[in-house]
Amino acid sequence: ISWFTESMSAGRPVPVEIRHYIQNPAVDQRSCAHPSAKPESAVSPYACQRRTTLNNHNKIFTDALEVLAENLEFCGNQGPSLAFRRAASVLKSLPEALRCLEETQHLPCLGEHCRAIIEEISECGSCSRVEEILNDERYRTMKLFSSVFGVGPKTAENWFCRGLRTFEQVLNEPSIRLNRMQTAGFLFYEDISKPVSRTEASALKIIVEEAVICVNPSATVSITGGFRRGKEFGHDVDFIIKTPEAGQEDTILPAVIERFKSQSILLYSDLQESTFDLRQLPTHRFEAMDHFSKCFLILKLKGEQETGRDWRAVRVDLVAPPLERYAYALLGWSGSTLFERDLRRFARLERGKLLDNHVLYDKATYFQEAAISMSKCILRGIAKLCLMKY
Ligand code: DCT
Ligand code: MG
Repeated sequence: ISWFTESMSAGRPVPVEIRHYIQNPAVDQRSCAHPSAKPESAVSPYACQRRTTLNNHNKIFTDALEVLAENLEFCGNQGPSLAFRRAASVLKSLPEALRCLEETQHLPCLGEHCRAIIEEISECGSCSRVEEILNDERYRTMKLFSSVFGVGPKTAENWFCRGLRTFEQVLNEPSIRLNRMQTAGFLFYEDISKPVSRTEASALKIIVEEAVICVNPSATVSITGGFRRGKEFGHDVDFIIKTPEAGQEDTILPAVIERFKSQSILLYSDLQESTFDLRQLPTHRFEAMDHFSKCFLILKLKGEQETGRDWRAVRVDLVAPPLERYAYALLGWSGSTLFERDLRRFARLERGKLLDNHVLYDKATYFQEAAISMSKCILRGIAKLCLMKY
């Protein structure tokens, strides 16, 4: 990396002003989550307030920080992991590559540890701790196992602790009973671990739309998840279904699944019926999945493949919220995960509201109706950012 050598050849590091402004100057910087975030800092500590394009100018640093985050997640250390994810997110929002360490000085969410990593990468081209992790047997095995659909960190760890290191060993271990999801995960591993392109996502939209309209002509389908944010590739394709009448959201997904079955394009389905209950809102746990009717599918997408086959398997998620919850569900399913997390944090700390995929509540009164105009305002503002959030 050149900025370090360049700045050192001049005898001292050259401070460069980062021209990056928060989206909403009304945010009170004194309540920033990070104590080092100073009022003059131009970058917001909230991901939902940072304009972030697809163009990551600091990939060399963010890749390293994300390895550190992932390794901590594999160890169950969600808190410290989040700190690295936040730091990576801040760097992704910068309009240009960092040129010297001083540029990180007023950035939020970048503590001494992160700065030391950035410095090491700048000087040596890599970070020794990251290299160590990348070569670590536990990390490599956890990464491999958790890349299988249906295998979470707990199962991956269990297999690792039993001395298993490869898929072959897992599949030949008689005491391991794979569930239906994991079986499909191994069966279609090659296909579903290949990124899905935007062209493939568009082809799937036509298939999903056709099936949805066939079972309910007044329903509509929108693409959500990473593709809604403008990504060119994703690990799956997420769709949200809007039904105009109460109760239709509960029956539409089973009917759509039947339709896929009759077309012989259904390779796997896991239908989760709605557990939505207004009285139990709001949920306080971010990680908790929402309560809407949804399904996790693997579909056959027709088209010539490198393998010589005329189809490939693709992971598809469908969610069908009740109409009056649609805006919240669409916002929640648009991601990214950190954007959503910070949006909730922003709502809570800066606006005194509780937000999740179902609802926006006034924290003081717990009165949902009072929050409606606020929700419209938030959603309108956020719609502008939806294509730029990573
Ligand atoms: N989501 C959510 N609640 C969760 C998990 C995810 O509301 N417990 C939202 C956030 C993103 C969205 O669902 C889609 O999830 P993914 O498909 O995992 O993310 P993505 O951004 O679409 O990433 P990719 O492009 O890899 O599919
Ligand atoms: Mg997705």
